[in-house]
Amino acid sequence: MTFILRSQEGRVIRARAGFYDVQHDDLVLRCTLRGTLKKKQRSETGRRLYADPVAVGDHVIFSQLDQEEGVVEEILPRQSKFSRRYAGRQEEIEQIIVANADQVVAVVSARMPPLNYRTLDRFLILAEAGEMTAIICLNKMDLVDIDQREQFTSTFEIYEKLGYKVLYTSIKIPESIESLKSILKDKFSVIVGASGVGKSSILNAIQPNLELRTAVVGEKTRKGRHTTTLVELFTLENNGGEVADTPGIREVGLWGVDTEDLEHYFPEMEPFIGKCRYNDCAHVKESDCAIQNAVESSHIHPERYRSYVVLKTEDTITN
Ligand SMILES: Nc1nc2c(ncn2[C@@H]2O[C@H](COP(=O)(O)OP(=O)(O)O)[C@@H](O)[C@H]2O)c(=O)[nH]1
Ligand SMILES: [Mg+2]
Ligand SMILES: [Zn+2]
Repeated sequence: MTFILRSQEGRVIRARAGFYDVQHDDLVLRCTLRGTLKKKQRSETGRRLYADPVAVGDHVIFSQLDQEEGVVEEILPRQSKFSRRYAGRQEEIEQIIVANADQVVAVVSARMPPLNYRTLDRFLILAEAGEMTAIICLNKMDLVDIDQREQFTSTFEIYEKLGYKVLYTSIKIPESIESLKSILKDKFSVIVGASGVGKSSILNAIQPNLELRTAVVGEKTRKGRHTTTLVELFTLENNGGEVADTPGIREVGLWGVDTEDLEHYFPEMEPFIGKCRYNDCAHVKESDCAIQNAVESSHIHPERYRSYVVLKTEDTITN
């Protein structure tokens, strides 16, 4: 005698191409979406709103069909979401990468690939827009010499001053992995970063039995098409906490960010806002601009200002 669950609450632990693995206690069902839910995901004019209406981390109401399958009936309200603008599309489509995470760990690498502050700042802004705290993890520290290390620590002081926690890690330095472990403890974290920075490797270092699964994920999903994303949720068994490993995100298009007010996403610009000559100052080429002056006088770091300009002008190009 088997029971069939009806309208139960579950959680999406994997999502791909219209199929969602929904977990409920020890049961994991491969689910599809009920038709009414699919329809809701388009605007009244029929425009597509989401890359996928359901994301890993979503709490849903589902019903079971048989031993292995079920159907998602409803998506429960989200506490947070880490979204980007869906890549490679003219239209503005939201891609929810992970729902309901507590925090974002933005991984960058000291070398191979070289550190890209633009990408890092985009991740930090997306975390803020999605209402999550962000932690910066500078990985592959074993690959830099002592001088470069000092350079990094002095540059990253800016981020620490802005209130971001910064971790310096290497899969070859066990203590550094311990510090990451304590950050992840009892939280639901989403690990983001460009491809090759070491996201999967640091998770493997934390919990070696993840290895096989993350390796498979990497190989199968990365074949060129960036529409195929497989995000997977893991429980950190001995540590407590959960992580969502994401495939390398190549294009970090902003979502949920009002670029008209972009300066508000840069905490260090806050004291200078409203002090420019022009009310509608974009802080890019205008004269008597308090923000550009603050860059000149070293109150705002030039790398951060460059990120601001890139994001600000990108907006005018795409719109
Ligand atoms: N030297 C060094 N190599 C690392 C470190 N972390 C990751 N790698 C290497 O970087 C490459 C990409 O790692 P991977 O975890 O697949 O990156 P992901 O795409 O961000 O998941 C692999 O060859 C790893 O062995 C590190 O801390 N130090
Ligand atoms: Mg990976
Ligand atoms: Zn200005």
